[in-house]
Amino acid sequence: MTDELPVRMVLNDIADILKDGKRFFLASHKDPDGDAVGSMLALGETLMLSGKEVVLFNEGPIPDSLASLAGAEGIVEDFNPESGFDACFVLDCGNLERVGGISSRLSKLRPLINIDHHGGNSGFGDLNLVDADSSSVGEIVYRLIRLADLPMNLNIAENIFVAIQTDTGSFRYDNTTREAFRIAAETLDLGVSPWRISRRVMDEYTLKDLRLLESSLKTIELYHTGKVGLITITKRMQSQANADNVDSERFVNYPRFIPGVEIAALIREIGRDYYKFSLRSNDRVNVADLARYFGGGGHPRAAAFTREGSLDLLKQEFLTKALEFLDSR
Ligand SMILES: [Mn+2]
Repeated sequence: MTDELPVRMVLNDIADILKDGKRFFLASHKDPDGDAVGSMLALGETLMLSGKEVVLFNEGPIPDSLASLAGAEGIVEDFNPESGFDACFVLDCGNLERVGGISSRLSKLRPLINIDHHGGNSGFGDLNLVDADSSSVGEIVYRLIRLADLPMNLNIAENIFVAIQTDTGSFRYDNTTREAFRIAAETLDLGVSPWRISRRVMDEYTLKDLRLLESSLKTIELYHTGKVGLITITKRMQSQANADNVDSERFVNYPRFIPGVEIAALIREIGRDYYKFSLRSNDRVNVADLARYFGGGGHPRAAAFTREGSLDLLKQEFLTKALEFLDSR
């Protein structure tokens, strides 16, 4: 932690709110990953077990791989947040807009509590528990549950484990800390089976996933003397593979696997002339800064942005900026 004392104080303030409040609104980012869903479900379940009323919101779509997590069936994708909540928690969002279309309505709920681990977090909450040294929000939620002495059970432990495992790329990325391993080990003490849960969440590729992967692999291109690798998924490829709701985010790893690739990008068509760029870096380049240039954000090694325009044009402007980043290192 960069600022030990303030983080500790905010933790205590939030623990008090969790213990005293009766009704909570929880939200995490649209296009959710394992940390967004896992941390929200873990916090939601511990509060429900404490007899509190909880609304779990995610604009979705929840990928198939995460839909089987305990409690995921209770997540609502549409909700009109009225007043009457004791607090509104926003998880794993570097800025409030990440929650999606509901953000302007959420900004009126008080207190708004921002729990996150993105270095560039905008500090949009009334209380901001932002710890960029935590591997995942799941890790922070675990600490909160322990500090507030809230209930713990296998479902909660599993969701915490999934949050940590997915955000660390199965304990491989450089946010994999001793603390991440330590908390993961504690979830094993609570009965989590890494094999069973990761097979379901990380390892399963349905036949349609593989068909989509097959066609995406053919799009891999290398630029800038092999330092930038691109992989592209169009709407057409998705519909041909009958794979509209698959977790294709992980396909970004394939160009990243190639020796010499420094920046890998998955370019996914999400609307008409509208694309999402998911970025990964192997070593030197801070892709959070690169994504921020295009209005997005994330972590130094994993970031994303969305942008309107034709595929060719967007690719060109991305490659131009990527080269600047490569040259400046
Ligand atoms: Mn996260």
